[in-house]
Amino acid sequence: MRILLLSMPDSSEHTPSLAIRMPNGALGSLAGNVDPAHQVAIADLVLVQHAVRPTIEHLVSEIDPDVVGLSVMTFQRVTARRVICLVRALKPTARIVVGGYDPSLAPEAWTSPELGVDVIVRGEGDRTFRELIRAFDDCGPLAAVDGIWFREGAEFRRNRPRAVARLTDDDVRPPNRAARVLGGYTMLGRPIDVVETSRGCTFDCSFCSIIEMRGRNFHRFSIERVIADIRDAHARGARAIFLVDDNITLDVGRFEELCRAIIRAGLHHVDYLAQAMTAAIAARGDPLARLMRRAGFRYVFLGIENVLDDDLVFLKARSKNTRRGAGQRTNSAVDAVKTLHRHGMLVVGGLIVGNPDDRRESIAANLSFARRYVDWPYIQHPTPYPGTPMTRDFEQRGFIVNRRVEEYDGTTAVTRSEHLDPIEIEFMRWRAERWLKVRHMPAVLRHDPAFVLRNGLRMLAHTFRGSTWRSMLGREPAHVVFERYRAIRARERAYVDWPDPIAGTAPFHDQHRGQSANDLLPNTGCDLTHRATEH
Ligand code: B12
Ligand code: SF4
Repeated sequence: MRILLLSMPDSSEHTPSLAIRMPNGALGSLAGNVDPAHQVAIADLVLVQHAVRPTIEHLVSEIDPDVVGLSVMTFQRVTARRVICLVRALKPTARIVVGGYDPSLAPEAWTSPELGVDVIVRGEGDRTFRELIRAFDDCGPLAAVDGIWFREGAEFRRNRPRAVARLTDDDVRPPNRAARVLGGYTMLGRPIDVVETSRGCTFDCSFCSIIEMRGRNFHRFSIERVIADIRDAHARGARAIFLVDDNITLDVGRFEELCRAIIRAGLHHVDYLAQAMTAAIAARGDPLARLMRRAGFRYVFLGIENVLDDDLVFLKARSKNTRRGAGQRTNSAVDAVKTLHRHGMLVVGGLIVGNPDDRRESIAANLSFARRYVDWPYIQHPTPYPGTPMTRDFEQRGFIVNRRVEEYDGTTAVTRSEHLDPIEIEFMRWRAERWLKVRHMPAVLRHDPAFVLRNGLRMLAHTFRGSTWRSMLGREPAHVVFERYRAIRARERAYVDWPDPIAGTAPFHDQHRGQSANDLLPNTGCDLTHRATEH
């Protein structure tokens, strides 16, 4: 079968495509796990953010796919709907499969007949997609594939969930990077790739989707497999690698073992980035940080979440951010930051402001922490992603103000607090964060001077979008600039020049009015509806 896998072009404020364009780890893994007889092409649409429609038109015409798979986060839902509609118009018989966090946790959002999705893959997709493609290929029963919902006439049939992979016995094969058909992945000018070393987490932070997605568990790939994977990414040109594990510091002993293996394999000249818990870094202290630096770690994303205890309790992120000592619990953020800094690493500070009981002072306290300690701020607002305990809390308190999921990008405040409205919350973050980002420029200039010389002005222009000469001279109030910035950000969200089939005018629907879903099924001799009822 010919399979086209797409990740969405939408990017968040903190990862502007000018500086950061990473491959989607899921698609490489799916491509590596279908049977070799099939032809797979991966297109990460963030690489062509300004030419999404022509790229899709070109790919569909070149590849003529039997199956098109889309990987979607919640804030990308509307873009994905437009992409599906466009693909349907170009190739009405292609089967449309959606997966990733949004289809997994909000499957009902994908079942509308107007949209024309054929299969929703829920949870881990590697083995599910392999079995699904086999079923498509030999007209096997879709009812036998665990982990999917599939269209049967106008209804969706819900199969059993699939148990998470244990990652021990080669059940999840290595990714297939050769399937990528677009190029230009970059992190501040360095070619970048992503590698997984483990999956899952046993914590239960209330804002995180991971527990609803796969339960509380943690599975590790073997160190040999991880090194081979890093070697593959490096051989294909990567000079920076993001270890995308949900929580790599959950098993610190193994993380240390991994650092040593990277050094032994001579792969420590690559720049590594990983996400870490403050408690783990603070507890293991200098020996761990020294080892990480020797292994090539440059940026560590610390999930600090908040520096105030009450907020950490709400976020259920207290245990991963505190240390016990002398009968007391203390916040481990400062210790962790200082430890990483002592060993020459840079801290990306993940903070969440605008929690239900936040006042101006609580937000200000977090912003001044960021000013003092972090190198690159990654400050977000609590966002009600489907299925998280935090979403339920916000619903109960009636604090969700904005239901437009395309704005659920983490830096748009969509909930209010007891004391502040979303605009005020977002304004405080926006005003402080731009300047915090500028302070990181010298570190980037030292490491990647050519990139900064070529793109420095554009990076500044992006960070300060909405500003004018008048505002820079202090002749315009900051609120006016903020409103202009928000208007620009809203325009940026229109990534695909094609209608949303659910919001209204749908060319696909218009073209095929009067035809049943089965009329539009792929011309492979198989009949999905038939098959499903037969088995
Ligand atoms: C790494 C990561 C990032 C990296 C992205 C690097 C990259 N390009 O891959 C960075 C730091 C840039 C990032 C940014 C953001 N992220 Co992020 N990120 C993650 C993280 C930690 C791991 C994702 C990953 O790569 N896993 C490994 C792959 C193999 O697993 P996977 O993606 O789950 O894919 C499997 C299945 O989902 C499924 N699948 C996925 N796609 C498809 C498609 C098809 C067709 C099929 C069949 C199956 C399938 O099969 C895959 C293989 O088993 C997750 C989870 C977590 N613990 O926090 C959050 C997470 C995905 N991110 C999230 C969010 C919200 C964001 C941001 C919007 C805001 C933010 N938190 O920073 C931005 C937006 C990014 C952008 N596009 O601009 C949310 C998504 C929630 C939701 N409901 O949408 C998550 C779940 C974190 C959370 N808050 O709970 N992120
Ligand atoms: S520690 Fe990280 S991965 Fe684990 S639940 Fe909390 S935010 Fe999610």
